[in-house]
Amino acid sequence: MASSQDHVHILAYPFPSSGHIIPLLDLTKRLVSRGIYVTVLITPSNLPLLQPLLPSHAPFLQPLLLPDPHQKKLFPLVTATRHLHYPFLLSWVQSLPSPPLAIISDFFLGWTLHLARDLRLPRLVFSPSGAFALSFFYSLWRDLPVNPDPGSADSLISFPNIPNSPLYPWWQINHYYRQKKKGDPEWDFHCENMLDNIASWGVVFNTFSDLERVYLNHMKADLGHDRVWAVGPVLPPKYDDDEGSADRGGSSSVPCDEVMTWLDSRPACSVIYVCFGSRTVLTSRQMEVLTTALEVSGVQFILSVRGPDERHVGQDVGVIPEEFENRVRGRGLVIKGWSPQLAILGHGAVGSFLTHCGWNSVLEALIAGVVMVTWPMGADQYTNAKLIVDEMGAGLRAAEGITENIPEVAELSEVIKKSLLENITQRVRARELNEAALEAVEPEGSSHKELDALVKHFLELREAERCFD
Ligand code: AWU
Repeated sequence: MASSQDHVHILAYPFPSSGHIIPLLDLTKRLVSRGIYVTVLITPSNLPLLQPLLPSHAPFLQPLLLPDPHQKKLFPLVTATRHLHYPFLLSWVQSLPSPPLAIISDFFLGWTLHLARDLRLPRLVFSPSGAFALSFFYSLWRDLPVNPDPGSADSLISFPNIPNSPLYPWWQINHYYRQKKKGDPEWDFHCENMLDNIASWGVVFNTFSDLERVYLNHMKADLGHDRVWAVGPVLPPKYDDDEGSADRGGSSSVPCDEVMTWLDSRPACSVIYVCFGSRTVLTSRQMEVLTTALEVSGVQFILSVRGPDERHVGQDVGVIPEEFENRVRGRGLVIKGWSPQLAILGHGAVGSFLTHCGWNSVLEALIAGVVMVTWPMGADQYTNAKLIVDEMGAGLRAAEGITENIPEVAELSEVIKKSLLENITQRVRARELNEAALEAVEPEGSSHKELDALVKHFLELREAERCFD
């Protein structure tokens, strides 16, 4: 990289999973547009996500290609990244004439705090989840609440030190936390990972203050400093094929223009889009209830379903029922594999989104101004559903969990139909949050200003570094 002391150079290290890489790459584009040099640590299997950005952002955006860990499950994968990448990064940074001034890395890569300390660099956490969700994770692994009734998975666990004192049934708590104990390597990894995040120099959120102000303020008070930046939504504000939105995160299993043509022939707000992120596969029971409800509801829909991968070997994975596609032909489009989600949500025919509440999907729904129908199934999704349904009033609750709260077909069908009604209050709220999300990233918007403030911090780090030269 042709860099000099005049340049600010940052190392960005995404966790190797689509839902984590996509937003961090979106953030690096915004940093690069402000003249920051960013080296992105990427592995060969994820290079296709970065490659399309390189030509138009060179020389500011550079890849650092490091080996792919072969593990797929979270704990072994993160442990492998540490063993594979730590030694190389240590020597690579020390060899550079113009080393990075800071490391910004995903919240699953807490170990990079120790790498940053070895390199005498600040480490910033990149949170691909919101501030409510991260506040919950921090409280869980630091305050270590216990189940008052160990025999019951439905015991309610309260988090009184988080605004609005959220309550969660025990079964919704992280399964490592519930099923493992202190001293177990996986339990210890998750605990140490979150404590390392808490101890890091700062945190950058893909969120915006109108959505999570109370949790952002809580995070600053909880951490004892104000190095907390809400710079999102970092995704492209509208579907723009020049930006490769059609293939954002992967190439669509059905050509994007075919999907757009299918939508073009439908009235505004008449279609529900159904998708559960880049990793979730449904069980047979979930698939049966979902497809039957879509069928009996009579609505128009796009259903995007993922097939199983090596993580699901031996698991019960639901498949699209025989003849389902023929029975709904003309009003239902099934996409098996990867769908052009940003393009679909941005189309005027789409009025609602049945989602697992992955944070990227939540933000994309807000940017599109569509009503969310929530079916959280793990991770931060329960918290995200609480925010959208209970606090923001911009969504309808359909179900929760993988086996716990599967709705009756008639019940799910009614929620699906309601989500497409024009005059529901959730649509009013979704449109208000849509305006707020778009305003936040406009010049003079809160997120735009916070990103400028973050860049200013980087410039101050460079000045400080010069003082030591
Ligand atoms: P999203 O955050 O919606 O879901 P996951 O992939 O499950 O993300 C965290 O990472 C979430 O908060 C967690 O809950 C965890 C994970 N996409 C697409 O374009 N086509 C598809 O067919 C499927 C997905 C895109 C979608 C979004 C991303 C999924 C941050 O669940 O547009 O950008 O993939 O991220």
